[in-house]
Amino acid sequence: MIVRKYKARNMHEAILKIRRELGKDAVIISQRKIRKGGLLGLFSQKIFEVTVTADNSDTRDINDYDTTESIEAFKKAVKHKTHDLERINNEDIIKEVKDMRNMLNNVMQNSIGIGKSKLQLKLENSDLNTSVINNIMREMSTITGDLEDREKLRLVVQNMIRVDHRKLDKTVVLVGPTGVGKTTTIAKLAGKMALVENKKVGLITIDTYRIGAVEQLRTYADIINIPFKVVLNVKDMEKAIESMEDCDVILVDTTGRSSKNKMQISELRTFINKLNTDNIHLVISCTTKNSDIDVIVNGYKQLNYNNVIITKLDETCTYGSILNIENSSSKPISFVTTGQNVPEDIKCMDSDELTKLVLGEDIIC
Ligand SMILES: Nc1nc2c(ncn2[C@@H]2O[C@H](COP(=O)(O)OP(=O)(O)OP(=O)(O)O)[C@@H](O)[C@H]2O)c(=O)[nH]1
Ligand SMILES: [Mg+2]
Repeated sequence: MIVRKYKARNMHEAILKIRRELGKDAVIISQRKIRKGGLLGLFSQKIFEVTVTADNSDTRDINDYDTTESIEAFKKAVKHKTHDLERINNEDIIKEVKDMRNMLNNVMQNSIGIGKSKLQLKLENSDLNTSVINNIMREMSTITGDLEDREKLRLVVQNMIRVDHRKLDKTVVLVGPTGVGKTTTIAKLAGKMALVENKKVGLITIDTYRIGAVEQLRTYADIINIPFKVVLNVKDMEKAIESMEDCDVILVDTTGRSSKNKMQISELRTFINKLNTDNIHLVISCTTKNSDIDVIVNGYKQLNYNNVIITKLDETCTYGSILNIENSSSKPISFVTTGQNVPEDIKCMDSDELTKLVLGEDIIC
C-alpha cells in the first residue's frame, strides 16, 4: 500500500497524473487547496494538493497508461502473459506426456496378459512355443460337442504327440548334437535288449572323433558281454555289419555333430546310407532351448531320421519341449530317457503319459 501527495493546478490535472502513475484503482483520501510561490503572501498561486492511496503502482492495467507508457506496458504485459502461458503450457504438456507414459507402461505391462486366455498363459508357462500354442488353440476350436476346455486340450495334445513303439530290429542308428546322451542311450538299449529281452545285440561306433568315446562304449560292451566294432571309414562299416550278421539288433553310435555344420552332417550321411536302414533316431535333449529345437530338427533332416528320442527328462520341470520337438520334427517319439543310470533310465512312454508331462500334471524326479 502506498500513500502519495499530488500537486496540480486543478483537479482534472491531478487526476490525470494520479491515474497515470497509480492506475485507476488509486483512492483519493483527501484534497485541499494550498498556495504556492509568491512573496510574503503576495502573488502566490492557488493549487490543489491531493492525497491518494493505491496497492501498488505495478498493478496498473495497460489501459491506465498514456500512449508511450501503454506500448511499453503492453509489451511487458504480453511478455509476462506469454511467459506465464508457456510455463502453464509446458507444465500441462509435461503432465500430459507423463500421464501418457504411465498409461503406456500400464498397457505394456498388462499387455502380456491382454487378449490371452488363462489357457494360453498356462501353455506358455509349460514352455510351449507360440506356433505350437496357436496350433493347439486352432485344433481346440474345431472340436464340437459339450466338452470343457480342459478335456479339449487333453484331446488335442494327446493327438499331437505321436509315439512309435515298434520293436527294434536289424540296424539301429542314433544321431544328434553333442552331449545329448546318444552313447548312454545306446548302452541302455543294449543292456535292456541283451539282458532283459535275451536278444543278440552288437555294438558299432563310428565315433572316433572324441577322445574316450570308443572306450566309453567298449566298457558297456564288455560289461554286457556283446560284440563291439569300431568303424573308421565306409568300407569298415560294411565289414563290421557283415561280422554281426547273426545279431538280432546292431546298435550304431555316431559322433555328436552341430546341426549347423552341414559338412559334418553330410559326412555322417555317407556312413548312414551304407547301413540301409529306416531305424534312424534323432536324439535330442528335453532341456534344449525352444529356438534351437527347430535348428537341430531341420539340420538333421538330411539324415532322414524316422524317430526322435528325447533325453534328460529328469533335468527339467516343464516338458513343453516334448511337444515342441514333436511338432517341429513331425516324427514319432520312440523313447525318452530319465536319468544317467544304465540300463534302467529309459522308457517307452505312451501319448497319455507324455501329455500329462506336457500339461504339467506329472513330473519326472
Ligand atoms: N540327467 C541325465 N543325464 C543323462 C541322460 N542321458 C545321458 N546323460 C548324461 O549326459 C552326458 C553325456 O552323455 P553321452 O551319452 O556321452 O552323450 P553323447 O550324445 O554320446 O555325447 P557325444 O558323444 O559327445 O556327442 C553324460 O554325463 C550322461 O551320463 C539322462 O537321461 N538324464
Ligand atoms: Mg557319444
